Amino acid sequence: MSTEPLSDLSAPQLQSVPGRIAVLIPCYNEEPTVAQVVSQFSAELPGAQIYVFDNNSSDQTAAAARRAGAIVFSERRQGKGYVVQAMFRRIDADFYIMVDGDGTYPPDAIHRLLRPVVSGEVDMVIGSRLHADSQSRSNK
Ligand SMILES: Nc1nc2c(ncn2[C@@H]2O[C@H](COP(=O)(O)OP(=O)(O)OP(=O)(O)O)[C@@H](O)[C@H]2O)c(=O)[nH]1
Ligand SMILES: [Mg+2]
Repeated sequence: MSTEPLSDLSAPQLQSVPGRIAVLIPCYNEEPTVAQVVSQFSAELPGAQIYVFDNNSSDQTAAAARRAGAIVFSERRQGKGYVVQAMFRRIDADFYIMVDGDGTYPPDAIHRLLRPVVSGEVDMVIGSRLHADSQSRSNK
């Protein structure tokens, strides 16, 4: 396994991606942030389709996501595992990007993550939200 610090988040946008990109956003009560996540990923990846998988949110997550341009699916079975199962059952694409709806991940980092997948170098890339130089606290 290779690990590489995501220090250069400003990698240039991918000019053309040979296939359909689906951005998948699992959401449970993310009304305050989901619209911005949807619009930022649309801006970074203009050809991508953005999907929000809402899971019985008690706030206006679904409406906010729809207004921002996402296609919204509702999963009744509660839990992120059920939602991820529904994503892969329902969405057909060539490249799948899964991000959180709470704005955790910097959208401009997506090009750096996508590039080795698009080029066929790797099948999957996982971005870490922890900085490469960060240290975990330990109680030991
Ligand atoms: N659809 C669905 N999404 C969920 C569920 N639980 C969490 N999510 C979503 O999964 C993403 C990650 O969840 P978070 O609660 O932020 O998990 P985390 O990032 O590990 O935890 P924090 O550090 O507290 O933010 C967010 O977009 C959540 O809305 C769920 O039961 N159903
Ligand atoms: Mg989170």
